[in-house]
Amino acid sequence: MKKHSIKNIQKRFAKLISKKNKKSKCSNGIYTRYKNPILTAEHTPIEWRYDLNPETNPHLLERIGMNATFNAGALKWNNKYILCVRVEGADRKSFFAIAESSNGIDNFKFWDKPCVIPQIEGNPDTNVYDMRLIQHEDGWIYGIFCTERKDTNAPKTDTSSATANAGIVRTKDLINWERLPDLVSNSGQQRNVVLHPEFVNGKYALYTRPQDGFIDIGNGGGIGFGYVTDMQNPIVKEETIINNKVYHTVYELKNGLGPAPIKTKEGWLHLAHGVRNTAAGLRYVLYMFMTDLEDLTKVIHQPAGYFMAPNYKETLGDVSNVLFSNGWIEDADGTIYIYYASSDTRMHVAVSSVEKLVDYVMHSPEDTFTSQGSVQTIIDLVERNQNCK
Ligand code: M1P
Repeated sequence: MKKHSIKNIQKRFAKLISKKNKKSKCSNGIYTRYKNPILTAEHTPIEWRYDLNPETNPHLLERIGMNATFNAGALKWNNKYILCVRVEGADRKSFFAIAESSNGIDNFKFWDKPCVIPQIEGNPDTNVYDMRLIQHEDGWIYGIFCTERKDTNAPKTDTSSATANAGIVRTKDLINWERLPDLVSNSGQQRNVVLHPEFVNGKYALYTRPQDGFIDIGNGGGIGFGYVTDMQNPIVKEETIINNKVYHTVYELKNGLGPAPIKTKEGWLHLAHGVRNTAAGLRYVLYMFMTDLEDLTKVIHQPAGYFMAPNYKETLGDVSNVLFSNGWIEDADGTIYIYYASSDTRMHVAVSSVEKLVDYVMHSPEDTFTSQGSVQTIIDLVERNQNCK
């Protein structure tokens, strides 16, 4: 074992964050995964974890433990690939920290300090996570995240019940964040709220995910859509469910939008997560759909099943069998970098393009919702293939 010294810790860290990433050899043609996770708890700066003063830390003990880096919002900004990462400490608290890379696939490096999110007077956040970064056409970069607080209506002996809502911040430099009021909606609770990047009839448009409880979405759920007139007074009066949960699908139990949609000539491309129950617990996968350019509430294409599911290595982690994405970046040449987290533990990247994702969403068979229908879909393809021999 190497000597436990600052020099060796720094050497190991420098090697980790400068490691080159390689494309995985296998691809389904739709996207290609990169082999190495792009961010793990070990990528967090040494200065966040160690007291480097030998007088106050003679044994060089790690003073602040980091547990995981996951569910990152993403943005191309000043020619850098920026992630606003959910970092979770050993104390279970999540916070946001910016990491940047010059190529979007490796060498992600955290900025010196985590983000400081201003608090709402009298109602501080207990825990914050899953920020969506949205460059809105009003000129601000918005961060919409989940703010979790103890449920004050729960009995005193209940130390677990919590409430979830959408917290909102905006910034011009990703350093100074202005806190806006939390979202007001008719639903009991909200998570996975995303701002549409353009004005719609002069209003801000939000994708929501109403839920009755903190974990259970109850009678609510589905991906909702509503308008806000003023982000400084963010009230959604009415929510329309545009993408519902459906029995015996990968989004049977719950679903939620991932990053803000990408505009294409054919429609808005959406990436979302779907959840179903299994004997081993919940399984989170990613799926896609497309909405109409004129009517944002109209889903015009949705392939059956999942777009990405955890591979063998990705199934393991703090909360196993989970893929979650709340960030993607479209480059000027049409490349799309899909940033996703596996099992609430680490961040990965997969690469595709606008052309491929539009083709995937528009031309993959839709769900028939029965086994017989799935068999027929396969037979139809086999017969078409026989005809093209
Ligand atoms: O643990 C899996 C995910 O669970 C929640 O997502 P949802 O609200 O859709 O169930 C979130 O806590 C998310 O951060 C987490 O990755």
